[in-house]
Amino acid sequence: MQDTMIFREIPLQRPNTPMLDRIGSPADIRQLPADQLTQVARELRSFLLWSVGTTGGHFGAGLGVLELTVALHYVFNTPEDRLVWDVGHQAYPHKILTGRREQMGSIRRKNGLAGFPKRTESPYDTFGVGHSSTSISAALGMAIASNQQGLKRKSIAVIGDGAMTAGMAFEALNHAGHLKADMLVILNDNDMSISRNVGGLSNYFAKLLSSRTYHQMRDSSKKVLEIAPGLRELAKKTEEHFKGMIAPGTLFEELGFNYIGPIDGHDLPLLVETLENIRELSGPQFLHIVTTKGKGFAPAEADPIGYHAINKIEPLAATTASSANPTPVKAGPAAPKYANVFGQWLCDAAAADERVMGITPAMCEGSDLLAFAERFPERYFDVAIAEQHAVTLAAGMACDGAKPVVAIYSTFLQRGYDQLIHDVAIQNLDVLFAIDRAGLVGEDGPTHAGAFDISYLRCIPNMVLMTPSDENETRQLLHTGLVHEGPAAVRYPRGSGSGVEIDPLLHTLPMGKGRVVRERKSASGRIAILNFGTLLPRALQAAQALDATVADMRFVKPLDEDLIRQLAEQHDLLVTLEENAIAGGAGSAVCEWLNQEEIIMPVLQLGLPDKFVDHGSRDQLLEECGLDAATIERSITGRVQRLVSRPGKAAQSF
Ligand SMILES: Cc1ncc(C[n+]2csc(CCOP(=O)(O)OP(=O)(O)O)c2C)c(N)n1
Repeated sequence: MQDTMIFREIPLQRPNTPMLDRIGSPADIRQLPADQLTQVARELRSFLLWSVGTTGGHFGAGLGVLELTVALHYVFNTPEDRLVWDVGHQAYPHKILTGRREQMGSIRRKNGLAGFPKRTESPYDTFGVGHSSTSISAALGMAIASNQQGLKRKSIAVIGDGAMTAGMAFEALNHAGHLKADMLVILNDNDMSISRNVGGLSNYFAKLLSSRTYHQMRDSSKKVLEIAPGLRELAKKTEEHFKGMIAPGTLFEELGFNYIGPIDGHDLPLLVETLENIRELSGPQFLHIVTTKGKGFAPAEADPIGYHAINKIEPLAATTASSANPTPVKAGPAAPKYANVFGQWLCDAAAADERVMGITPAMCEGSDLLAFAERFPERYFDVAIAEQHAVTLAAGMACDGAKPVVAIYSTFLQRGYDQLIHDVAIQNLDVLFAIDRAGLVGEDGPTHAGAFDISYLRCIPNMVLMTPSDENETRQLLHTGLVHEGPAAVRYPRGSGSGVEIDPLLHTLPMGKGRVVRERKSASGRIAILNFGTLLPRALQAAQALDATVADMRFVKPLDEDLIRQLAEQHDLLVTLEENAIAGGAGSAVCEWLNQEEIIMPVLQLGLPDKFVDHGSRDQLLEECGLDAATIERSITGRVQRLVSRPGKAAQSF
């Protein structure tokens, strides 16, 4: 039976949690009598609310799996038994119970706990995550490895109904069923992705719940688990056949899993009992639990989309709200952000051209497609977490005269890379990629950083690749990409622009042409900064101090070769600047071209280093990577000094 206390407010003071405070690791939970677990869950919920209220971060998903987290660590022998969380945004309760309670205040901050499971952080984090739908493959791999070593450890994947929409999850289920692997997949079904979950699978789960056989199935599922071990296999066969005929769990049964459920994922005693039974079974097990995203916090239960993640409660807000309802500030744009510029542009483009289609792989809110979805519902496609499908779907649309725009984060486009090459670029199809969160993303860390798109896109024939330097240029280059007949991509970062005025008209900017935004004033110190993207204000600041020329290159592909030649002729040092890996990035494109033209001159390439950059605020991380104005200036000065100390042509001009 459910026993969840419903909070209406986030506790502003650390709650009193005597039982939770005694839990240093899951081994301590396993010492407790089962009837005390509900109290642990209650204390855990109040602690979680307080702690995320203090730091901000992912909110609804953790509350939804809180009872499951307690039950899993109680029933299974973690970390020896392997527990893999899909996406990982729901792992806050797991972190609290696995020895990191007192560090929760540092979550998502520089040098603090990561917002997702991370292998180097804890042995309980068995697999690093951030991108969705990897858990079943990873848990299966672990099951195979431990089986090979003759170990009896258990392998468990917890996956949401949103993450389950990705093909990868089914590839893994298919394989696990084939291998008859000893593993447990737990489907956490809350009918939500970040937005409401979409598609046939979501309807299927809904049918499963409303099925008239629901209670009957629940009972029979439990019954089969209670049968004496000797008879279990025989009984299971009969049961499976019976279930296959009447129960909608057939899909998973057909893939080779023993489907159990659906059961109430907030009913802790039932979860414990069910998991204890399943623990004794061999072969692939599939447990379907039903939960509420944001469970136990009334505002989040009512608005699971708004409370997917929250900002921390600011002290001021906390004091003013203390007399009324202290509710957290929902994460969301206050000032215009690049995503908003895109959302507005797409609406304008769609109004002007009825061939324009908008596609998102489950990131409607993040990509700011809400207005477009509302105004042009018949041209809006949320394909669920299916980046590969999103790209090939666009290719198909383009084959038949539509003008698809794929709104996708840089990091998630990595999933659709083969589709981009094979289905779009080889056929030179007219697809525009609006690549959001390009560059460092901050608190979400390396799993979400858009560090590689310039490198992985510029090597593809037929691609046009644009790096606008501000909001207005983003809008105009999106238009330029849409007008261009062939594959094109515009990359822009997370967060807000520099506040430039946005031209409501749409202009086609000259293809492959940059512009000089600052000319050096004096004859000496001949430095030219070739800027690719939104670090332009920093480039200008450094250039002011160094009296350097600055070019806003706009295009990585095609490169403005005339401009590079001219800058090379008139300067002694070229500096390339981008928020992408230096390896293979825009600076590399410049160097390749200079080399090809046999123009020999020093080039300083500034960008992201050859390492994964951990989480922290975006500004902190940019500084760490040497991409703040002061460090850009220092790096250039350092290079100039080294050039000066060397005899040769360049040295004479500085
Ligand atoms: C490959 C990939 N695409 C998109 C995302 C962004 N994303 C993070 S959580 C999420 C929704 C996941 O829904 P579900 O698995 O049902 O978990 P819930 O939040 O409902 O608990 C999405 C789309 C991602 N993490 N990975």
